[in-house]
Amino acid sequence: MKRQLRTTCPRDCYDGCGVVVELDGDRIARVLGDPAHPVSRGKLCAKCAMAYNGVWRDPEARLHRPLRRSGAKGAGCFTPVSWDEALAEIAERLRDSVERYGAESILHAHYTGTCSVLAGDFPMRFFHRLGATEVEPDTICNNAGHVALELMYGTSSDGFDPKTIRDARCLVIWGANPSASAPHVHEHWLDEASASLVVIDPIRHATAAKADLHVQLFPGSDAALAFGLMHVIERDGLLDEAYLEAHCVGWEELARIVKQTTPRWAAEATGIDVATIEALARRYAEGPSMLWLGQGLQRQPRGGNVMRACGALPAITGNLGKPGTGICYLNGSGPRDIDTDIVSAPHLRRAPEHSVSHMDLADVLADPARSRAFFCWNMNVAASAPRQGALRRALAREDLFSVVIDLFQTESADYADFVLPAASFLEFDDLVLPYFHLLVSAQVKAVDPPGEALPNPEIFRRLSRAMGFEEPELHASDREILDTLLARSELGIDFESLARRGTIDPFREPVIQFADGKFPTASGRIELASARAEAQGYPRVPEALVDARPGAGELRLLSPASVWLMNDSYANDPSVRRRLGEPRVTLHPDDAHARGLAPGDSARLFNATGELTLRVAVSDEVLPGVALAHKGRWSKLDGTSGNVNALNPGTRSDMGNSSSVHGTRVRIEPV
Ligand SMILES: Nc1nc2c(c(=O)[nH]1)N[C@H]1C(S)=C(S)[C@@H](COP(=O)(O)OP(=O)(O)OC[C@H]3O[C@@H](n4cnc5c(=O)[nH]c(N)nc54)[C@H](O)[C@@H]3O)O[C@H]1N2
Ligand SMILES: Nc1nc2c(c(=O)[nH]1)N[C@H]1C(S)=C(S)[C@@H](COP(=O)(O)OP(=O)(O)OC[C@H]3O[C@@H](n4cnc5c(=O)[nH]c(N)nc54)[C@H](O)[C@@H]3O)O[C@H]1N2
Ligand code: SF4
Ligand SMILES: [Mo]
Repeated sequence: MKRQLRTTCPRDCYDGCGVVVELDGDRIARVLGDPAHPVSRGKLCAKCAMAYNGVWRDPEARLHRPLRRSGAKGAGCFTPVSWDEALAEIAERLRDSVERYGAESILHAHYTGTCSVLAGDFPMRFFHRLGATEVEPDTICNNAGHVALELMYGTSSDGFDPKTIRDARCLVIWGANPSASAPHVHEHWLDEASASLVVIDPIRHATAAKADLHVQLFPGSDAALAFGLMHVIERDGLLDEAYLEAHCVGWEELARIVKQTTPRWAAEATGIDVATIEALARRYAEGPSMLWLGQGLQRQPRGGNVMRACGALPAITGNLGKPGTGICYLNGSGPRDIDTDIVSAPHLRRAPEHSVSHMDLADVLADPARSRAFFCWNMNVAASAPRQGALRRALAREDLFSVVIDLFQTESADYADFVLPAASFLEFDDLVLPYFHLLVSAQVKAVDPPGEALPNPEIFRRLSRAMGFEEPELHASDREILDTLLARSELGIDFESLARRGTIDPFREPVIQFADGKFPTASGRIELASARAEAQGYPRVPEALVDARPGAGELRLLSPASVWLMNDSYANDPSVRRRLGEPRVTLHPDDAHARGLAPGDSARLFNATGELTLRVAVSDEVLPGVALAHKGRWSKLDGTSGNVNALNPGTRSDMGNSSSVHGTRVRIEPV
């Protein structure tokens, strides 16, 4: 019998698409976009349409039994074992590490392999109880931006409601590429907006190509552009004095710097001409304007400073607190009022919190005094983390006991002592809170997982049992937690009803960000100058800094999201692989010519961290001095020694111990 059910895509993606699963009896016939869903409107993105009808449902490709390593670490040789056997041995090894070295010798790395609430947060209950060291999740992705915006606004995850676009006259997308990272935002939300679109990005990607104005600046020069804009705004009387007076502190301090940052100076620093800077300042200041600060923007050596400088623009122009205005980095649960602490249960923590940055993962895992056991779940560190060569050598340590939980035999899984098979989003119930649109969605079980695969929460309930952990929170059922989450919110819906509807929009009218003019900072205002920043060792105000241009012969390597991949997922899907083609680096014609490289040539990219050979593409989409190679390839399938993270030195950004991967510099030569 054929039937359909509604569910939600829980990938780390701005869109949060509604999904329709067509079932034929107890098997899935097709996975499609939900025509009734306001974002997906009947269509998944191309990569998910392929992967969810391909490798994600291919029982041969999916992990379906627990595996124990039977060859060298990294070789990928495993023997199936029962869950009981695997969990008993894992528990024994963990107890041994705790007794001999302390619980903090157990590290766990996790991120947003799935963004659904239970699968993302329930395992934290176990690690809190255990007292393990957490590899601080956001340091691989967006922590610099979070720290910067929290200092200024008191929050980094209460962004504008995208629905308020109907009242905006100008939208600035700064360092995000929706054409890859938010395909439905690119296709529908932007096309339906009457606001003029400004894109600020070193690459002329598809979203930049359809902008009314594409400001193609040099990477790492964004703070200079923001300061140049502030100079023009101040000079031309475009400040919103009343807003500054009522809602901000520290403008006088910032203004002293702004006086110096003339458009001529900013033009020199960014490569953008004076007329463009002046025109943009006017257009933005006049408003109503919305400002979207991308995650790519802050993956810079001085990404925190960039975010503070850009984040000052809405404050000084009063582009906040009214329809058609606002600033957005990410939307947390915000007005949707779901308290995810209920799921992660931080009160179970027994010892002070220990954490390390992803930037230090390779060093910590290489050091037996700091790491004896390693869990990797919702993440594929061997592909996504910096200093890939060093990290993979560390993962090969014989005396590091490691467990990887995934749907697939990833490159991280190849290094594990035990691989545990996880269920996919099609195989268990959960809740999804998309991080752009303010919707609330159900993830609904369509079929049983393949073989013996289990949803993350069930894996950690069983592991708690094997460890003899008796706290009731560690054994709570999924449904119990989902019901509690919804019951404690103001949404007035239970999971059963949400699951029937798929997605609800709790807000009939656009939510106006900061409508009450109050900010959760110490002063209750936007802190353009911040005593808290100073106390934490940062400058009080953002600075007019520009990264030095790469040295002679060097290029700045950007490795943003690919249209065809979702981070390190989907590279193992055959249809996706056909679209992807060989791993490539795109160079500006001048840079290719200077190195004697033509399209299709092989080129060796190298720096002090590593090297990688890629196929050359040539295009003026990239600026001279910039090279582009997307993230997310699986080197074992490409037959390469690594992916682009082989070149990523893991340098921390200026705030939050966070990734500055888009600051990577390389040399390139013909092979
Ligand atoms: N060079 C470069 N490197 C980067 C970046 C960059 O811009 N450039 N970006 C960084 C960023 S922003 C991020 S977020 C990271 C992401 O990097 P990763 O976290 O490594 O990548 P993902 O593909 O999101 O997810 C990892 C794994 O989660 C698994 N997974 C999916 N669902 C489940 C589930 O329900 N249970 C379990 N146990 N596993 C599941 C998937 O199969 C996948 O293997 O990469 C970072 N690395
Ligand atoms: N298809 C697809 N979608 C994804 C992902 C994916 O891998 N594939 N990953 C997901 C995840 S985990 C994340 S964090 C988001 C990330 O998505 P985005 O927030 O869009 O971030 P990135 O893809 O890293 O980079 C976006 C843009 O930043 C630009 N950029 C780099 N350096 C600079 C700079 O110095 N200044 C300026 N102005 N721009 C700069 C890059 O050229 C790029 O076009 O996407 C999510 N969505
Ligand atoms: S990855 Fe994003 S665009 Fe693709 S189906 Fe999922 S939510 Fe939609
Ligand atoms: Mo990310």
